[in-house]
Amino acid sequence: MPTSAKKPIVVVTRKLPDAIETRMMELFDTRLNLDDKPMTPAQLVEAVKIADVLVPTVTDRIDARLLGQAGPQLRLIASFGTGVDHIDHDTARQRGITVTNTPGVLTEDTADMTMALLLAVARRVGEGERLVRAGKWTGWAPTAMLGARIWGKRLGIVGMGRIGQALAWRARGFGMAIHYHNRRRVPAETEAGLEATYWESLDQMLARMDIVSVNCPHTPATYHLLSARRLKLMRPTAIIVNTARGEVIDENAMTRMLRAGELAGAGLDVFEQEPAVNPKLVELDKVVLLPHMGSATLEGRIEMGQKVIINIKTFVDGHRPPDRVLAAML
Ligand code: 8YV
Repeated sequence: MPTSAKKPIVVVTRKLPDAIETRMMELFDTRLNLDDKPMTPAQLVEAVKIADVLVPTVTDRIDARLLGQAGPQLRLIASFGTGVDHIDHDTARQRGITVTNTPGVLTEDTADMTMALLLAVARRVGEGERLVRAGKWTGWAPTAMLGARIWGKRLGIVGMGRIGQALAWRARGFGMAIHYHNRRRVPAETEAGLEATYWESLDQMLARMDIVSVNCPHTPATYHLLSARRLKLMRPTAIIVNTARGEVIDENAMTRMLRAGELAGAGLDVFEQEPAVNPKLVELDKVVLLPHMGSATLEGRIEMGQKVIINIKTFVDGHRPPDRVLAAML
């Protein structure tokens, strides 16, 4: 990394909020992607050949093949986002490239969207909205559009990190009983405040929940954590919500079960092959589908950008950036 007055070359792969791009232009020799078309693999190769710092997003695959073509000047990948499963960390480490992310600032927004999906599926919000828009609503009826009550139901949270806990607080307000599975049990005070029940066995928890929400990162250990076998343990009346990563659920198995009536519904903001969505899911009324917008608020995007800037600036100034992603965290 240059220590002289020469500004570092920072390549940003997607369009960021104006205020963030302006600040980055002031601080660094920043190369923006103003038309916001995702970069092709060839464009990414060009980027890593010249960049001192790369600012990718979830839509870029920063794999071993790409990093193998990076110039020796590439020292920092300051990712715009919390999830880092699009980056090959082993290769980055071997090449001495530091990786940072933007944790914390999208917690509340993602938890809000998880609640929105949970409510939308249980109370058939998507179906009702489509009915009215299609001009097919013929009037109120006592047995029309009956959904499932949320109050008093059991919510099983898979992954009790920041977002899982933010969801739990919200769900408490909606009168739900909080259950969770996590690699580690959360502190006793947190558990007590939420009146949360910890399940060491994910299998046992899944079998007893009314609603299951996926809130863990996608890592090699969580790939298809909700496998076909585990999904079969769930009740046929259960609902699944996923605002984390599509890869945590075996999407084909879940789709088959939804079609067969072995699961009651799903609220999905993320998919295994984004932006492709399984057409068999699209056909189902009991499923609410969103285009990976869980953290999409203007405030959140600006705060993410500010974190990216702080991470770059700290690193360029020769210090340890605050949001360094360590292999041990994955
Ligand atoms: C972001 C996300 O919008 O931060 C994450 O992990 O999944 C999203 O909410 C996206 O990653 C930006 O790169």
